Amino acid sequence: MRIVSLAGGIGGARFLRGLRAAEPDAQITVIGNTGDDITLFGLRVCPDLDTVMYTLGGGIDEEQGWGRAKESHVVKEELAAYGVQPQWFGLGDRDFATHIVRTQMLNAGYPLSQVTEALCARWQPGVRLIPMSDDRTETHVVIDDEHGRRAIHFQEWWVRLRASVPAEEIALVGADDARPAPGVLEAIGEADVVILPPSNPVVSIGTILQIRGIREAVAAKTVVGVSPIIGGAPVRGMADACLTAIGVETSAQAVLAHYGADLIDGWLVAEEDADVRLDGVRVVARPLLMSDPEATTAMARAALDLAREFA
Ligand code: GDP
Ligand code: FO1
Ligand code: CA
Ligand code: CA
Repeated sequence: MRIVSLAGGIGGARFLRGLRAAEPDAQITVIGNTGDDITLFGLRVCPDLDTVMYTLGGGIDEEQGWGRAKESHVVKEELAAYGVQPQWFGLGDRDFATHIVRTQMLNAGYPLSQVTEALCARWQPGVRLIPMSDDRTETHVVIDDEHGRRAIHFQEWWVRLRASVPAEEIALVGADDARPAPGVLEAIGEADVVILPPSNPVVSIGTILQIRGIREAVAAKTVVGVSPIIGGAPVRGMADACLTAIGVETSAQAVLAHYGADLIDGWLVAEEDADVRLDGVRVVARPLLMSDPEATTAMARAALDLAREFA
């Protein structure tokens, strides 16, 4: 079976681990969000690609959900001793090596998709990981606080401000000119099913769907989505702040309606959201907490079972 999945960071990566376990013989292509990417200290950092790569490759800090296991922070301390900004984004020593290799290859002229493939040669994630685009895009957030109304990088809003200042607008800068990376539309075209994991509907999945041609290509397939909202709450993180910014209520119902029946064929919700309905969409209720590998694998199995109803 050929499966394509669009993925953000933690929610996407954890679900993908379950998907890989549920269907070990499947060929899984993951289209990763690069809207979170940021250049720090001259280094290109791709948090969501790295979270997927480290999680599936066994190098993730499991508790934190991002960054490397057994990490140290000597470089960060030394940068702070020089007073170099920003200090609100925590890059660990092991993680730094990834960004150095990536930046070196990008500066040598390799596109991000080839750089990602090279990094994955080490981590062997067991899936093909492709960035949504080789063209640079960045999610920026418009806020209005005591310093006035301005756009800041998504990471500054998310990590430094902890999304405590309301987002007036969330925009993917560069989206108009960005093309899907090589292999993205081909993989979707050849897929038996496209699965939307429980990733952030705005700044992860929503971002990927903004790249020219991707939404149309996905909609043409059988698409099963897993709700990232359970009983009106994002299970972890601050996805509600992103949904509020685009005028979507934080509920499994509203997220489904936002994606639309033109995109989604099957929608997995948690048991407490069993009353969710949308014309043209088959809604199935299952336990959706990724509390351990077994529960996560069962979720992935449920998504695949739902997909098979459309075969
Ligand atoms: P990020 O890039 O690290 O924010 O990760 P993603 O965008 O891939 O996923 C983040 C989203 O995953 C969160 O906003 C939550 O709504 C969702 N999420 C996290 N854990 C769970 C879980 O156990 N079950 C479900 N259904 N959703 C989850
Ligand atoms: N998240 C934080 O909350 N604080 C950090 O200092 C931080 C550093 C970081 C470094 C590398 C990386 O790959 C991810 C990192 N994250 C950090 C997570 C990440 O920025 C966000 O959770 C996602 O981009 C939001 O989707
Ligand atoms: Ca992310
Ligand atoms: Ca369809």
